[in-house]
Amino acid sequence: MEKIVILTGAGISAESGLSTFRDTGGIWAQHAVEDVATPEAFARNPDLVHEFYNARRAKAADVAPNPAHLALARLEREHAGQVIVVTQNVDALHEAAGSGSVIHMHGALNGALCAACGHRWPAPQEMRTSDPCPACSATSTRPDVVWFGEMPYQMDAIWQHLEEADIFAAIGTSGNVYPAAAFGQHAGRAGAHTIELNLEPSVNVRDFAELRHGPAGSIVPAWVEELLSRQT
Ligand code: BV8
Repeated sequence: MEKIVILTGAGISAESGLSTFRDTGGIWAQHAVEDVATPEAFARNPDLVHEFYNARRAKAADVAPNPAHLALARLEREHAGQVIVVTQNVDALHEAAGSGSVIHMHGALNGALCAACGHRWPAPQEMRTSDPCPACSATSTRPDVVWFGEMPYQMDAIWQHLEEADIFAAIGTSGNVYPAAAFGQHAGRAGAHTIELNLEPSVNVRDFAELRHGPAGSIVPAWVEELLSRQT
């Protein structure tokens, strides 16, 4: 039974109404990375960083999964082998669509973290610099997301999944951010069939054996339908 490992990026949530990072008008067009998505930025101006993530948390709470998220949840339910979603996204749309095995390698908007004691709890809709940590009362609470220069979460498990994958798919990611951008090459070298499903060729398109370009809301359900009808 084939093990399928899927990396998703901001592009899979675009048709749900969430901005991507690097498309025109994307998040990095409105905010400089170094001002809102690095530990230095948080140390320098925690209010600005909280404001940035509060706005994205509110927006993410307002949107719904699209057919691409729903197709991946269907694949996990109906495929005989293991299906793992590794997402770079911090929204909860995979879970909302019904996916159970989701690894948030860059963290999640719905998570809060105390930078002083490491305590984690569900994030309130609005996080403020003055909020005390529920465990140690220090006022150094932050969104539980992975900023540039920080180690992504669960990397040992992810490398293991990539080595065991029979199929590795990258969906809705531009291939700019490491270590996620190296996953296709890593899985391919370990013997997986690699496929890119994206609106347009990513910067690491040459790492993929199969390419399907178009909006995720259309090409992902079609790909899942093919996989499932092939296994009957
Ligand atoms: C680390 C936080 C080291 C939460 C994010 C070389 C090697 C290794 C590392 C580096 C290197 N050079 C530089 C680095 C460091 C850096 C990095 O990669 N920088 C890049 C810019 C060069 N990497 C890091 O800092 C990482 N950490 O390396 O740690 C370390 C080692 C030991 C000990 C300690 C540390 C951490 C990276 C994580 C940063 N956090 N997010 C948040 O605010 O969201 S990254 C951010 O970019 C998001 O997580 C996002 O998911 C991610 C990737 O972006 P994409 O998802 O790909 O989105 P993008 O807009 O770029 O592309 C969207 C795509 O969708 C496009 O292709 C578009 O065509 C497509 N699309 C659009 N619409 C649709 C669509 N596709 C289908 N359908 C549609 N409708």
